[in-house]
Amino acid sequence: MIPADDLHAQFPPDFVWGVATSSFQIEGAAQEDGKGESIWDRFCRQPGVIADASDGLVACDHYHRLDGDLDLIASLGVDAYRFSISWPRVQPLGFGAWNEAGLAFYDRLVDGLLARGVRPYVTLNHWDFPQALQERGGWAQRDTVHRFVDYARGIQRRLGDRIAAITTHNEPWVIAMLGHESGTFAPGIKSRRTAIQVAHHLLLSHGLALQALRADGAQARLGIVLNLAHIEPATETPADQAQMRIDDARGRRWYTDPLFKGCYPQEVLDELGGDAPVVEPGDLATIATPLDYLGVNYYSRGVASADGSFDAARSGLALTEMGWEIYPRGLTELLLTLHREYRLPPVYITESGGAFKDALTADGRVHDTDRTEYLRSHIAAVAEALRQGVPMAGYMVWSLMDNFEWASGYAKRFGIVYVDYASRQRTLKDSARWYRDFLAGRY
Ligand code: IFM
Repeated sequence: MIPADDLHAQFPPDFVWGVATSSFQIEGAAQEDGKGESIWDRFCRQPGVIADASDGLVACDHYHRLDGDLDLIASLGVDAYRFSISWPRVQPLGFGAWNEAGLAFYDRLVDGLLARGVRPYVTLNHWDFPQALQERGGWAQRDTVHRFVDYARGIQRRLGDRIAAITTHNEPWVIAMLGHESGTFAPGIKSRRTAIQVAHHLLLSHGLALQALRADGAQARLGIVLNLAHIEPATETPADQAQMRIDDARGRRWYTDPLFKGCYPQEVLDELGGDAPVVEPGDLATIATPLDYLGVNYYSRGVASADGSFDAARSGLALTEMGWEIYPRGLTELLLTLHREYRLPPVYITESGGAFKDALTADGRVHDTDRTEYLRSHIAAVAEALRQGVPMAGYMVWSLMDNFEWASGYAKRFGIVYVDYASRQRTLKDSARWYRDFLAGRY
C-alpha cells in the first residue's frame, strides 16, 4: 500500500495530469454561430428520454464563458485539458462546408490553453454527431467512415500544429450499444445487428483516420478512448466464470482484440451468428493500425452472474450516485489484464471520477470528501499498475465541472467544480482544492 501522503512521488515527472470534459456536455450555444444540429440536440427533444427533461441548449454555457473557464483550468495546475470538438459546430452537416465561427472557437480554446501552459488533448467524436449525417444512415452506413476521415483531416489542418493529442472516438461501445442497441442514448435506435455494424464502422473509421492523419504529417499523438471495466464472476461456479469470460469478450475484447491483434473474439462472432458485422477484406488490418496511446475510461467493475441475480446495491461496496460500485482495485486489475494480453502503447486514464450528492454549504464551499477519496484511491490504483510495469502515461479527472450527464440530465454531478445551473457560477469543490494541492506535490 502506498502511504496517502506519498502518492504524488509515485509518479514520474513527465506523467500527464489533467481534467476532462466534452463539447455537448458543457458548451451550450447549441443553435449559435452557424452550428448544425447534432443527434443529441434532436434526441433531447423526444419526451421521456432524459431523466429531468433537460437538454444541451445552454448546458454550462462554456461557449460564452471560455476565458473564465480557461483560467479555472489553469488555476488547478494541470498539465493537460481533454475536451472534444462538436463536429456539427465546425462542419454543420458532417460533410461539405466548414463553419468558420465554430473553428474559430476551438482556435481560441487551444490558444488560450497554450497561453496558460496547458496541453490540449482533443477528442474528435464524443457523441454529438451531425444530425444531417444521421439522416444519411449515420454510423450504420459505411460511407460515414469516409466522412469522419475528412472531418479528422480538417481538424488536423486547422489545429494540428498546436495540440498534443487527437483521440478519434470516445467510448465506441457506448455509441454502438446505448445509441443503437438499447436506444437509451442518441440516436435512439434499437437493433443489435445495427449496433454491431456501427461498432465495426467506428473502429474502421478510427484506423483510417490514423492512417490519413499520419499521411498528412500528424504532429499530435494519435489514439482512441475506450470505456473498460474489470469483470469479476459473482461466485466461483463454472457458470459464473463462463459468464465472466463472455461478458469480458463482448464489452472489452470486442474493441481491444481488433485494435491490438487485428481480429474479433471468435466466441462473440459465434454468438452473434447472423448479426455479425459485415467486414471487408483489409478492414481488420486497418483497425489494428498502431496507436500512439490508449485512453481508458474506468468507473467501476462489472460482476458476471449466469442467472443475472447480482445486485450492486447489495454487494456491500459503496456506490456513487450513478449506482456504480466504488472499486479502485478493479482499475489496477484491468490495467494488468491489458498489459498481460497486449503490447500496450502508453496508457492514459482519460476519465476517472464519480457522481456524488453535492451541496453548496453556507460557507460557500462543497465538502465532497467522498469524491476526494474516490480520486485518491483511483490514483493510488494507477500508481500500483505503474509499479507493476504497465506503461501508464497520464490521468485525467472526469470531470472539470458538473455538466449534462446524458440521459441522466443535470442531476448527476461529476465535476470537481460545482456549477450553479441558475447563475452558471462555478465554485471549486473541496475535491478540486485537493487535486490542485496534490498536483502541487503536497500529497
Ligand atoms: O459523462 C460521461 C462521459 O461523457 C463519458 N464517460 C462516462 C461519463 C460518466 O457517465
